[in-house]
Amino acid sequence: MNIAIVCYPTFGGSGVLATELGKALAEKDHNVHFITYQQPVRLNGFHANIFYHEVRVPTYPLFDFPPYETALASTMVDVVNNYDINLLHVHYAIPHASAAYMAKQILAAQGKRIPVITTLHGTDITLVGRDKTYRPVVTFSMEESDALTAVSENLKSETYKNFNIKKEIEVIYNFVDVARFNRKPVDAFKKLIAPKGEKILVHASNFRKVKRVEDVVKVFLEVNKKIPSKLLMIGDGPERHSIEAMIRDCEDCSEIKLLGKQEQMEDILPISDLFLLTSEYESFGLAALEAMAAEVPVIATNAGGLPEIIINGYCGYMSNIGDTADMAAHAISILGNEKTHQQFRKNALEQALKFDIQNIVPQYEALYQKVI
Ligand code: GMT
Repeated sequence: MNIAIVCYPTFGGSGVLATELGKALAEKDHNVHFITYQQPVRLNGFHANIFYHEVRVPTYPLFDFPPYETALASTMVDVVNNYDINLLHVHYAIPHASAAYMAKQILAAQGKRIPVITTLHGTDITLVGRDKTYRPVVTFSMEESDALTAVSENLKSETYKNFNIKKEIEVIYNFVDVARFNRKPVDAFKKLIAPKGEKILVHASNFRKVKRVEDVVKVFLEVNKKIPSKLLMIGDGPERHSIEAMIRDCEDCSEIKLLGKQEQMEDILPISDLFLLTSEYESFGLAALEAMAAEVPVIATNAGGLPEIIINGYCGYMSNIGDTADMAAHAISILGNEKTHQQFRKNALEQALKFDIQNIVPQYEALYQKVI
């Protein structure tokens, strides 16, 4: 098949998932055309079946807001016409689903039928899409998609709760390439971070308010009182400055390192002992799944779709949002006992295998066949 994928190119989970999907489809001999405004962060290396089409948004003194959606729709039309595209798969509803609707109408007027699949990822529904500024357009473009998918049962029910749509939503869970993340830890790298054999705790996110990153710090400080540890905070975003200020003003925070954006999570996760995800909401929690694939147990909240991924007391623990004392107690119970830690590590891998790339990508291929 010739598949066009539209996504955000940044470190956000939807862009990561879309890029990994495109790479997996190319491995299976499909031709994959990425359409976005910048090369996606995980789109590295050369692949003969992968093409990248940059959306250019020419500016003009009249525009206070350059019309990205118009440029995107025009690029979709161009790519479909010139590369014999069979379907458009857009990730994150805003503004990709409405731009795809526009492209589809333009192509229909030219006598070409192009099916559109929209994959909902999370904040496009639970935060941004719900806002009345966007809601009518998001509702309409979801309903007009040829197929609608959500990355968890929770996101599916949130969509029906928040939008008046009748369209069937198929749940296709996010996935991880377990073989890629399940690497042997590099001892020299581990020693560099934790020279005295301290435990390494990791958090990775886009530092938005919804992630409650300050709770990560609170959990860590409690753990570090009982178990000598280091905390690696990976990523960047709006909350980074306030977290930096919080860490600077705190005497006990010397063991916390903010690493900023990192592309090679598959190198960092294998040296980690525990992953922290304290979000107020996660439709899925792809970062937690990648950690589990690297045999890293997860301490998380029980928000959104996380209970569909994490089995409580088996490969990690979930606590109520904001209950950092409970999260710290669970973290200590895992890290404080080597046998327990090893068992949780083993279980994390076993759980991650259920979401392995090889089980999930065929579900997308089947859906593609159906809509075509
Ligand atoms: O919040 C993020 O990490 C980014 C956001 C996105 O759409 O780019 O992530 C959402 O999609 C991911 C991939 O499907 C999910 O794993 C995240 O749980 C989800 N984030 C939220 O729901 C807050």
